[in-house]
Amino acid sequence: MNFYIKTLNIKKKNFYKNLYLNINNYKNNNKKEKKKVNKIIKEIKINGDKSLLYYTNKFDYLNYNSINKIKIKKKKLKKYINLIPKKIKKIILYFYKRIKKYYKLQKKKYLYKNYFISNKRGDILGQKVNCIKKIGVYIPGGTAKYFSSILMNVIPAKIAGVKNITITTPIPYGIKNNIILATAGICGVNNVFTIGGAQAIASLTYGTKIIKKVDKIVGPGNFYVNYAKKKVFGEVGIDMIAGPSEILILCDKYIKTDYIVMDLFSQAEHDKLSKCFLISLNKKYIKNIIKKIKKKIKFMLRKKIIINSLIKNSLIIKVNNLKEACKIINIISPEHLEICLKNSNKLLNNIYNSGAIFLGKFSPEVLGDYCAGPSHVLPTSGNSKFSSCLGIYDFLKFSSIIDFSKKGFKKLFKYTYKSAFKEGLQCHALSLKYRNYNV
Ligand code: HSO
Ligand code: ZN
Repeated sequence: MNFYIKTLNIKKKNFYKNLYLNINNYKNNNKKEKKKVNKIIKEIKINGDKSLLYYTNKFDYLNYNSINKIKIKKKKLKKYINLIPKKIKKIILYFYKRIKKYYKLQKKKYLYKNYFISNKRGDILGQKVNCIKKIGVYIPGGTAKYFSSILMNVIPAKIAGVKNITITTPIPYGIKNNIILATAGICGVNNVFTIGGAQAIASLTYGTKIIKKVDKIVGPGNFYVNYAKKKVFGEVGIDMIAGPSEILILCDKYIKTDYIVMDLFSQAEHDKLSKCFLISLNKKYIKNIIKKIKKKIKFMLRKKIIINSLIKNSLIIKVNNLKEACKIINIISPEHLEICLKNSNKLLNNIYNSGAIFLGKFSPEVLGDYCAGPSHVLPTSGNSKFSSCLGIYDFLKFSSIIDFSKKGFKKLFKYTYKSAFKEGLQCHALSLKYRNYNV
């Protein structure tokens, strides 16, 4: 099979300019798609269930005559648990346990708790932690059935303390997936609605008769879902922009080319817009990987998607040293980073931007997808420069506590009063002054 993956050599002129152009080529305008999303959001906001039924029928090739068909309640979800093969149930329960353990530890270790600090005057400052009440979780539909994404979103939410969890997931042609519904049952989800796309995001945001408005929407999605999430942010909270998947692998001869090729394919097979990056110091090793890619691709069931991703959205970069490699990694800011070098963890200090970092040859990204422990919901499209991996903090809110004593107030009065006047805010100043008369 003859196809071409772009390679860049750091020695070449305009390397960084080219790198920037290459990693941003997917950020094209998508004007038509954006217009569609805007229209759907507007219509759902105005017409609620009527538009939701219309778009669900249209995009999922259905012919429902009643909106009630999209709802699956908690009781029914529980029934699905016994409809799936015992072996798969056992696996899901095992993953469930591992992920739960990780997030219980995260909660314990990182003190997402109320705290109060007081001084000798009796002033108290602190933080009160509250949990978000209602969340919506988007689970992608399409050609892959992401039951793992239910575990990866719902478990941290539950550990944080969220009481009301609604899942939306599309079922094209009305074909329900028992494993998805059973996983929702195992996780104790309140409702599943079999809807997808921008119509699901808008319904969760504004609420319809059948779907209750939520406070925050989390979970990965395609372009439509992510653009819809961006548009509704402010009316509702969102976690991050997650999807399509990405992987960046930094490696050398220390690891077999077979492993690398399959790790690249593993993310490429998600979506034709998935992105794969390979960085290495060794020209010959890179050549061998390219050879292997061409040899292996023929046998992959999802080769069409993989090839598309490799041709259009992927890059191989030859660097001269690890310092250059880290610089490029931090520019790309990938969703997943695999470092497969002899002393992988030595580089950790130099990596600032990555959703998740996998170290050494026995930590393939795929373990992170299913069961390592931390959520596989991670920032994509360079968003790891400013967003974090999904964690229990995504479901918590923090309020500051300020509680002053008379003495404490007096101490701060003069400076604060003057500052209010300097800002031209008379009422601020008087708020302080009235109190000062009385103390
Ligand atoms: N790699 C995907 C998650 C996933 N993979 C689910 C398999 N199933 C995004 O991080
Ligand atoms: Zn994956």
